[in-house]
Amino acid sequence: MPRLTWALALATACATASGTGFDDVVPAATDRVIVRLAPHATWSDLEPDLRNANARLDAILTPAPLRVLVRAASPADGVRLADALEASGRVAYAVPETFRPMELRGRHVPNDPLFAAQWALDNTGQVEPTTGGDIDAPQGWGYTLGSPTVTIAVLDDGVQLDHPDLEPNIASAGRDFTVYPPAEGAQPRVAADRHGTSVAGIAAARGDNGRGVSGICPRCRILPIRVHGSSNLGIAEAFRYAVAQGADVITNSWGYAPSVRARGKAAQVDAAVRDAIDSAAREGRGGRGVLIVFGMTNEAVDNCGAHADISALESVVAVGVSDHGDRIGGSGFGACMDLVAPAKPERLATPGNVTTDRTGLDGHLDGDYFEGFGGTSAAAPLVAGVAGLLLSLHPDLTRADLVRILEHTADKIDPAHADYDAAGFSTRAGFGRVNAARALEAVAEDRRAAEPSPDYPHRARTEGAPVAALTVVERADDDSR
Ligand SMILES: [Ca+2]
Ligand SMILES: [Ca+2]
Repeated sequence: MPRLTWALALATACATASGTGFDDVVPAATDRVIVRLAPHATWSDLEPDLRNANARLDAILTPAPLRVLVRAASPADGVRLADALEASGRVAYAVPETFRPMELRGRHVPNDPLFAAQWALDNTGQVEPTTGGDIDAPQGWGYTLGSPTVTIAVLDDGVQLDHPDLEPNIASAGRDFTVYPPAEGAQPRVAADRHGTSVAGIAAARGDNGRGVSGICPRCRILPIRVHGSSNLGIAEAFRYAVAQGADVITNSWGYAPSVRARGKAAQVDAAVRDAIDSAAREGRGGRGVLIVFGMTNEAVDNCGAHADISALESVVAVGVSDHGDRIGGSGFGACMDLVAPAKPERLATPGNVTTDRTGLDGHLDGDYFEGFGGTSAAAPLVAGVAGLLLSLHPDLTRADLVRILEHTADKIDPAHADYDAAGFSTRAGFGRVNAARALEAVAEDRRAAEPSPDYPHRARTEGAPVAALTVVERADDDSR
């Protein structure tokens, strides 16, 4: 069902993005007209116009000043009646009842103390005086903070299970696929295991808990899975495990080393791994498909050609980097690229994406948070987290729905370097920089469109309009009762 209405929602989103003005939007009128009489006019002054239009009094909204609701024979008659009354000079105004597209202006700023430094979520000029390179998280959070029924699997080098800003969102201890048979628990094993704890925080650190940072999906669940150093067997089984554990999104901030990439995609992704990834994308979530996100390389090289990266797989969303000023060029690129997300490019020394760090002396530095995270390792979990928000709002979306929404609602940043084609695609920026607010707005619009029409005018007639003066409504010729 949702897919049937995407065309409408996305067309609306695209029209808005391309600057189509409100004048181009034709409001949907009902058969009712709101009339306020001119100061010296009486009800009987209006009766000739009403008779001509085959209209009648529906309700008195307020007796003084006299404001009434008039019902015409049809919406078109209502519009004509309103014009006639306006021209008569006997009304202060006469306007048809109309429905215009609305948007919610909700904005949620979490109380986490380090949120103010999370420029990728809300860029207020933390890096440079100019703002803008962010994913509009607070506006997106006006729709949802995420749901604990949505699980994001983090395939990495483990996640600190008892980190105070992650623990509330940890789905389970997860599993370690670097050994065979796999071991219970995906916590870090060695000092170098510090990457996954930071990736998990970008996607789903607990938000609004007055502590540390907020993930982009502050109420989603994290399923930690340790794969760094796994064999093809371990990786394939890790994907199957994630699906079996109910993962909705699988985020991957890893790829194969340059020496492996140089030998081509087949050297990295053999039939066993490809089967596991493709099966998760196709058959996971009860057939709706799991969204699998991969960060592209941090080197600015083609990831999609002869030396294609694992992110070039058809069933994977390949994510590159855009910087705090919405500039591209800081990561891998190519025809397989889907999106970019804001993260400190590796070549820049600017402030990074603030996220969780293994507590205390462990991890990147002494302390529980790390301000220097970045690259595609930060970009991929941002996209995964936005997908988590979308599924929190609308759990039935398929993988194809998610991809379409994320791509069609992305912002076309840095057009001079991206050179987007007619379909909005660029080999340097994919479909653009992900925008959480626009993606959620599209889903919210679609939900409203998919719900049974309330048939507002008729419901008002049979259930009683919210008008105090309904007792004086003329009802004699209303055959709908
Ligand atoms: Ca927090
Ligand atoms: Ca630390």
